[in-house]
Amino acid sequence: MVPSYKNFIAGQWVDAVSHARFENRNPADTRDLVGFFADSSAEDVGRAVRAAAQAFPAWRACPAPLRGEFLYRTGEILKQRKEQIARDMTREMGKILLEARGDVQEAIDMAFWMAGEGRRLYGKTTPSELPNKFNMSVRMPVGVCGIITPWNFPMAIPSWKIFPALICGDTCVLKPATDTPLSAINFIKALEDAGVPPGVVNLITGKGADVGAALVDHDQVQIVSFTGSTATGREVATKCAPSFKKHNLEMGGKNVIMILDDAELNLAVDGAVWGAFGTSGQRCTASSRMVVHKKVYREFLKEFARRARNLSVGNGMKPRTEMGPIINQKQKDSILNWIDIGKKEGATIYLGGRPLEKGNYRHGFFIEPTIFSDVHPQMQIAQEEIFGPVANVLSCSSLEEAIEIANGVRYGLSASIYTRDVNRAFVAVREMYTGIFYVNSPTIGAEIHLPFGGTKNTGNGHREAAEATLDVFSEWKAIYIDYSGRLQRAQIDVGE
Ligand code: UN1
Repeated sequence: MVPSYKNFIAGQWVDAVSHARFENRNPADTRDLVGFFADSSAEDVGRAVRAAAQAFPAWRACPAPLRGEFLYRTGEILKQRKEQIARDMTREMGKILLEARGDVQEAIDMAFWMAGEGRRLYGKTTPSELPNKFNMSVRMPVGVCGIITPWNFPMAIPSWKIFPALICGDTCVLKPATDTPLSAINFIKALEDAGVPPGVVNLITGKGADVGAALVDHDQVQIVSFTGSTATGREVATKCAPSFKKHNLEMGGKNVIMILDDAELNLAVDGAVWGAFGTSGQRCTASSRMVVHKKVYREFLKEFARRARNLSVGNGMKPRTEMGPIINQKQKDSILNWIDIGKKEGATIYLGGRPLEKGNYRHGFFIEPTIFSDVHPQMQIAQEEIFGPVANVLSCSSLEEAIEIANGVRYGLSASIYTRDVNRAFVAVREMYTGIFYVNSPTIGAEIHLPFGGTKNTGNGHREAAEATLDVFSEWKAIYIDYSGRLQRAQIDVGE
């Protein structure tokens, strides 16, 4: 029996109004049908948004430390269910079990971090320029948040958005990626079982074009929080612009590892393999460019390729698998198209470059770990996000040149440097215009209590995670209390 899953609106699991459903299959083996999910429409979105709007007044009135208690309970439930949730995740989106567990762990960490925020949500008190006057600022809730999330971190990313929204006193409607509805359902179930009141979180599954667009457009949605492609992010921003709807966007990356001539090469190779091929390169933080000093270029390339060639590619559920499938046929076609573009641009396929389609790979979407060498910084493969297991190796002859190449893209999410020279490391720390920077570690693996996000076309000036994300889900209110009993005029009655 293939299970059939529903939307979650006002505390009830309900079918789409149209009763339409869509299939969700395992990308490692498409014969494996994970389940049927509600193929929703704008009408379903309307119901969910209304439920969230109705729940808002009581939720915002609930003291923040009590809202935090719901998050502590959700975190505990996710901890108990971690293994099963991770297995469901690997089955529906392919990443290896070890990484799926990490994805759930990220949500657990975020639950506890944001639960604690319920007892902080710090504002500021500050002196007034006038006597007998008290100044402070507080965060206030905003309303209904439309949350649109991708398939590559199907639990972590919803948690980065929904937990801070809830702790700020907002209510939410989640629209997860079509490829990963089950992980979203597992997430919402944890919130439901933790006793979060009806309507505070709602879930609508379905296609981006229908559900996502209806959510962004809905006039009762006050904040849109989106993670996904730059093209879709631009559409979200354009839709939000006329009414100045608050929106935060987390989009593409073209992340770089700089490897200098004094780097510990084995460590750099370890980092490059993990950064480029972890999650089959399907992370916005994936290391897709290696800029290597010419003195160590050949040695690095040889060892990097040797290690990548030995990666065991397959079904992420098997304990020995190191790299899983690509999420779907469309994404596989797109990656193969990028590989063609790279060849046409004159880069050398140093390793891989082909789809894996025989034997055990027959029913899934697999591509060999691929390394391009002789890549020029201006080639499209060195400029555009590929979102797959494709690493581009470029050469440089100095730290300055490495930094220039590294910064020379339209994205600014994550970057890293391998060097044993602390002076050179700090120059790179200062000069790289990215939201995240690593020394002697690859570009992936952000921790939840530091701000996450990027510059340039990666985002629109916001950060997720950490305390910074509270700025997305709340508005500041500055409060002045005059207890002098007379009219006091700021800037005027301050004396000479
Ligand atoms: C993403 O790929 O969208 O820093 C998020 C990392 C993970 C999150 C990636 N913690 O690589």
